[in-house]
Amino acid sequence: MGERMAENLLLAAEVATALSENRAVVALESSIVAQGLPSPDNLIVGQAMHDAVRAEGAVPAMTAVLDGRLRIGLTADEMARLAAAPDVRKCGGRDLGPALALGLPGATTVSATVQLAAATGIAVFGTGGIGGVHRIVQPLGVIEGDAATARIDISADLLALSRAPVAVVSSGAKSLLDLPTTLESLEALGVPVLGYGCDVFPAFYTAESDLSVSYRFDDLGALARALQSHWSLPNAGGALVCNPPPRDLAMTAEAVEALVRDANGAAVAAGISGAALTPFVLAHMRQASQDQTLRLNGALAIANAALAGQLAVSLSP
Ligand code: PSU
Ligand code: MN
Repeated sequence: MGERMAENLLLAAEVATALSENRAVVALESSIVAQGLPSPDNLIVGQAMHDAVRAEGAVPAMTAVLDGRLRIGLTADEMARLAAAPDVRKCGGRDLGPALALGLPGATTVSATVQLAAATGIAVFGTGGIGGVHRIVQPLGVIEGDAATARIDISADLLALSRAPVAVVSSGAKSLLDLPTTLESLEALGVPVLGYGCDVFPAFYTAESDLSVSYRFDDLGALARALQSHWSLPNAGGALVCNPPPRDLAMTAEAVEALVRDANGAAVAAGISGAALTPFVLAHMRQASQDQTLRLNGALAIANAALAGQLAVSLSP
């Protein structure tokens, strides 16, 4: 870490102590709280993720930009303040510098969180799902008018994962993305996709997909050893650890696809595109599923935080 970054950084005392004693720490993103989930579920799930990490014997460290500092480890009050800030930015890695300089509150996505975790020596991060390559929703037959704004949308999460030696525990990526292209991108970027108890790449709302993880592990110790071997190689970056969504709430691939198709159709009809697309699609799916997608989102994020806690403990000396 550079001197300049150290000046801008505020590590929570508990996190700093745990890191100095080589004890297990799990990074958590704050965008899931500020942008990913609606109130009041956002704070309930954020707190439950903290509790789940602690229950496994690890220390949670939610990252954010708050009061002009990069923050690693937030109290419940700080998390609530961030979520309620009217001008809170969704920060990818590239947004951290400007948000810091401008004194804007920033909620960190996966890309910003892995960057901050790597800089402070945190090797494990638990979240719901990562961003990826979006499907192109608008018809591109004739590129003119509104359709001319339909361009490929690739999350910064993918490149960030390739750079930072951090294991991101997630339920894959949302089925509303182009998942085959997302997996191809992870391959091109050299990011191993490791299944924990699954051969199939989980698609967030469903454990079913016609895509495979690169390697399956059923044993936490073996998964930890694979990560340690990966990180023993020169210039190794991150890894994606896939945890299928909880069985009692997971949906069939067919049901999810129908929800996504309906939501995308409604978005085209309403002229929604760009940054507004994902929130629109998610809200549509939530309503059409009578909140089942919301309950599932919370439950899988908490389950991933718990697995991240176990993995961090297993990796700590
Ligand atoms: N997936 C979820 N919930 C989320 C996100 C992803 O199930 O809240 C957030 C994460 O913070 C992820 C970000 O890093 O969205 C990706 O956004 P974008 O596609 O703009 O990079
Ligand atoms: Mn994007």
